[in-house]
Amino acid sequence: MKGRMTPWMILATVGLLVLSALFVPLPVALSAPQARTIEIHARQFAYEPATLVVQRGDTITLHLESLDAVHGLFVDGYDVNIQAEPGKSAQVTFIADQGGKFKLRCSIPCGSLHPFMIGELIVEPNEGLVRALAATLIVTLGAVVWFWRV
Ligand SMILES: [Cu+2]
Repeated sequence: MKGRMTPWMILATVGLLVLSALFVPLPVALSAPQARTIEIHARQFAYEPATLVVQRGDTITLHLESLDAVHGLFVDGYDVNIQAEPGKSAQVTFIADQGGKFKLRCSIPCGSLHPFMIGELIVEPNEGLVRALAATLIVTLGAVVWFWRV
């Protein structure tokens, strides 16, 4: 059968691809980008939590609340910069469209250790999506191999 791809075989292969595309991508729905709200408390001289982990593509709303002085929150690499007065909160919404690690910095001089008031935003690749695509590919190849095994 090698070297003899008849139009009928090509049609059948395409049919298998379409069929597997219909049945396999269910996990994609589970890994769709989410809207997430994260509460951050700021005080001299730290953020709580100091590390934020999100998935790429998520829509992130940050609620910044200051527990003492006026603090800011600036995210390196993103156009995000908010300030919160003591006892008040500020918020910003953005889409985590760049993967990687980004420093959070206080953008308001708030005291002696202000330069050390940092945190981190970690934007992870959307693993669920990657896995779903890989699963689709493997199942599709498996189906094709199974179909032509005789
Ligand atoms: Cu500060």
